[in-house]
Amino acid sequence: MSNLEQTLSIIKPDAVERNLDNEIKEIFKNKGFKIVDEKKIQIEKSEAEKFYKVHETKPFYNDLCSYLSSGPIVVMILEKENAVIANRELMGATNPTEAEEGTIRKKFGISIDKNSVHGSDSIENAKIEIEFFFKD
Ligand code: IDP
Ligand code: MG
Repeated sequence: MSNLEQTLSIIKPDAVERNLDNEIKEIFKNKGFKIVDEKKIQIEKSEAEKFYKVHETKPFYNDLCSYLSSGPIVVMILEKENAVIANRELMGATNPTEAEEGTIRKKFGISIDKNSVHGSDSIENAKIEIEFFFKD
């Protein structure tokens, strides 16, 4: 049974700043993800606050939103069979020190906040997040 899905991926400021975006894109492509659309942008803090609204009660919310808006990011629509879970697996755990060998966060993540990539955590949120960045 085919279960083609789309998910939203973000290459975060720490990775773009280190010029890792092309290398990370190659990893996605080599794992069978199609990059359906992509753009390099810098967002306002107010947009980051909207994007991460689910975390607004967390102690790290303010720093998280400052960080995501601190420099250029690459946002991508990734497509693959079961793309949401496949991307979460390829990203690895939120804290790079807990991420498994072979994952993007293990390879490139600096810390729990500077963990190089974002990925949608459910099909429902993937739709919302794709709409957020690619509504035009
Ligand atoms: P996820 O990115 O693996 O889905 P979430 O729990 O949704 O992780 O958290 C969103 C982002 O917030 C993380 O990617 C990370 O950048 C940041 N974050 C999560 N937990 C912490 C923390 O305990 N301290 C600082 N930043 C955190
Ligand atoms: Mg999350």
